[in-house]
Amino acid sequence: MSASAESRVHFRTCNLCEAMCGLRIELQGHRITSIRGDEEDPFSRGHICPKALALQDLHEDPDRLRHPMRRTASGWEQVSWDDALDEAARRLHAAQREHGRDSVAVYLGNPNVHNVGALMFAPGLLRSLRSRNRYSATSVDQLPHQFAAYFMFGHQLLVPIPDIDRTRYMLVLGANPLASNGSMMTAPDVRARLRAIQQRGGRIVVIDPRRTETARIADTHVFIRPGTDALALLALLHVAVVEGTPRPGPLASHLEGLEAVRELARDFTPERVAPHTGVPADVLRGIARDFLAAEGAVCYGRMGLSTQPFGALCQWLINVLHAVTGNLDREGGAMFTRPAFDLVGGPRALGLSRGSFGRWKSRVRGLPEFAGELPVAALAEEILTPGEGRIRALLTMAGNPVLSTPNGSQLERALGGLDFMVSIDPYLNETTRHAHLILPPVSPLERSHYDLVFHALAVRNTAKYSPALFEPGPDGRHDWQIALALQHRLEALRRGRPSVRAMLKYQALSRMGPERILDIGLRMGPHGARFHPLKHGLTLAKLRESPHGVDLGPLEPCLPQRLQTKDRRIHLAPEPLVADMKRLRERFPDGAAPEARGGELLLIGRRHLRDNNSWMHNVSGLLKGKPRCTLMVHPEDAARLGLADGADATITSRVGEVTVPVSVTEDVMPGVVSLPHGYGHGRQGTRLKVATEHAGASINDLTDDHVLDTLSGNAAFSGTPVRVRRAEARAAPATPAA
Ligand SMILES: Nc1nc2c(c(=O)[nH]1)N[C@H]1C(S)=C(S)[C@@H](COP(=O)(O)OP(=O)(O)OC[C@H]3O[C@@H](n4cnc5c(=O)[nH]c(N)nc54)[C@H](O)[C@@H]3O)O[C@H]1N2
Ligand SMILES: Nc1nc2c(c(=O)[nH]1)N[C@H]1C(S)=C(S)[C@@H](COP(=O)(O)OP(=O)(O)OC[C@H]3O[C@@H](n4cnc5c(=O)[nH]c(N)nc54)[C@H](O)[C@@H]3O)O[C@H]1N2
Ligand code: SF4
Ligand SMILES: [Mo]
Repeated sequence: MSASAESRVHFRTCNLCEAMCGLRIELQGHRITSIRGDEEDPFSRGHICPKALALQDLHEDPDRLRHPMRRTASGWEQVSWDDALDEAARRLHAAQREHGRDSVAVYLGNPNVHNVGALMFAPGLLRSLRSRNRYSATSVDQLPHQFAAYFMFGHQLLVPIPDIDRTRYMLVLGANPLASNGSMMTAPDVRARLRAIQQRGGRIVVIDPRRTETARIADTHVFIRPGTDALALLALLHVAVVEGTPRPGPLASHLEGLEAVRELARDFTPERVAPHTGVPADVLRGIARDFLAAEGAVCYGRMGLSTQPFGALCQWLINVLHAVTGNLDREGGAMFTRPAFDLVGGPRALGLSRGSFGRWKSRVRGLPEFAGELPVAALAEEILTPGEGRIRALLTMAGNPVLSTPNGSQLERALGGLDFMVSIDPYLNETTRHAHLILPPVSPLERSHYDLVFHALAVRNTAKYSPALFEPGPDGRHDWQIALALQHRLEALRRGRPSVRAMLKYQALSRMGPERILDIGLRMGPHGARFHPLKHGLTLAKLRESPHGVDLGPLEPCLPQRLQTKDRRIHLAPEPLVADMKRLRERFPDGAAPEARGGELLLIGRRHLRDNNSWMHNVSGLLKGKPRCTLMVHPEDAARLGLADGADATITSRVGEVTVPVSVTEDVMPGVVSLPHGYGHGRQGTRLKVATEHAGASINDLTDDHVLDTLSGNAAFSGTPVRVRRAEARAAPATPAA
């Protein structure tokens, strides 16, 4: 065996979901021979899920693009990096010169958040474009968490995290961590952590319109009608502070607006909300009682709560519930992290902006900006609607909005009409096929990794740096290099003449890369060499010496010091949230039974352990087994509608229609149907061999770009009204295949 086939072991963090599992990768030369959980990772302790193996498949995937590509009349052709970057910058610049700055839009997708280089360098590119048309996956996801944190704690990333390892009572609404591995709650091996709650005598209660994998291991599962959680939370609050007495504990003197909150909850008795939520009043009272009695209780609400018409109210009410029951900033309750690279409390230049709201509005529908971004549900209309300020060109980076944003087929039509589109993306998929240029970055194994964001959302303070496993090839470019190169070219075009200073800046930043910035951030952070000058202070070098990661201890109480509000107080009743209560009251008037919707069902989504949004369906190992893109229907609804298990049904909503096989199950609530997102790979012109064979249909051809959480601008996927009917018989195979 030659020296190049030497065996070695590499340790790194999996970048695919939020759980930050430590991996132990064995290699023979350049060939990966195994990927396993890293037992020595102090945080994940050997846990992984089946997706970890996909890192190898993604790396080796023949469909993954390795060179820049240009779309021509006769198909896609390979182009050099210089030509591709020059052309991209020139055409973006031309659009802005001709039609104004805002004529170029940007959409940033989810994988950016798992990519330290992209997180550090995309902001520079955005600044160089100076467009107000910025969009991201935030507004189809966690925007309400950031919205509530900004108004209550003064910073969009000061988001309370469930102290899952010490809580005695965990109330889960609209989250299925057993499939998703946790979100806004980085907790590798969440199953073991949930089990441990029960083993120490605590309880887990799940409120969800579907009996999920998580619901199955909970002590109690309760169905709730989609979109009504704000009412249930208000009723919990009612029991806590109207029928009972607020018990804010040590934070009492730091709370602003407690009386206002009490007034708001006054008439929301469990009895008042029951007809809307479908949750019996005594069940909700029981939950309130147990929550109040527990020594450390936490309420965790995620996608199902954020992506509904009252997403911001839900996340706000959860924070309020913690504050008034003494569970905010308390062990076993909801706590704040103190990450080694601190995006909240560290130096300005290294941090994330506190947030902002309503500084400008979208042109067509007047939807407000949050933290410099507009709701992505408005992107299509901003392209399609003629007039001054219309979007003419688009840059996407690590996003697949055709499959991931509401009314995706409308967006698809819009993309087809752009003057210019460029995508920084490793795949030719449903979105990027509309691009004129695709700029593919290296694979995750060819880059170093540090979780800037997920360390800040983790249930324990840890820090881990992973070097690249493989050197990128000569034509390999990192996301950050692509972003920086585009930024540099755009700035040069705007200046119109050569500049020595700009050239020096570009060269300096190229040399620094994410590593140098990371090192500075670690040194300046709360665990850094700056504060712990002797041998304990963190630096990048220290992390390099600890390939399994460094444990920095459990979450610790840190209020009021860590608050970022100007008055250093917790704002329980911020004006925009209080004002939005009117909309809730109008939508769910007192006493009225839920409106009969003439045969309509409410559509919700779902996740499966082996999926990852829209972009990992080209990994055949993850698609084994029964097709997963099926519509779950309750037996009563199936009988009424004449739907048979396994047969096709056609689902229609205001915006579209799709046909998928039915799966009849008591796991969904009567009146509710469930379809996963991220499918719909049947479109022509993609380069996704495996995904095309498992095409499925896109739920976002049904979800409505006009149904939003109008306060935050977040998409409201949950509870889309649909009609379901038996699909017209397709030409059935006459005989079983011979
Ligand atoms: N395997 C896998 N893991 C993933 C992902 C993936 O696609 N696949 N995606 C990653 C990403 S980007 C994210 S953001 C996270 C998301 O992580 P989670 O939030 O845990 O994800 P979901 O499984 O969508 O859970 C949402 C739950 O809300 C329920 N629900 C829907 N509507 C309502 C409602 O109105 N009220 C209530 N109470 N519940 C409702 C659904 O039935 C579902 O169980 O997962 C991440 N991890
Ligand atoms: N109906 C419904 N819709 C949903 C959801 C839902 O629950 N229901 N979930 C929402 C949520 S939580 C999210 S986060 C969004 C996700 O929405 P998006 O971020 O728009 O979509 P993804 O499916 O994550 O696609 C990621 C894209 O990034 C590319 N990519 C992967 N890795 C890299 C990389 O390292 N660099 C670059 N440059 N590109 C990369 C992939 O090829 C793919 O094109 O979807 C949302 N949409
Ligand atoms: S749970 Fe998430 S981080 Fe862990 S191995 Fe699976 S995909 Fe990777
Ligand atoms: Mo997400």
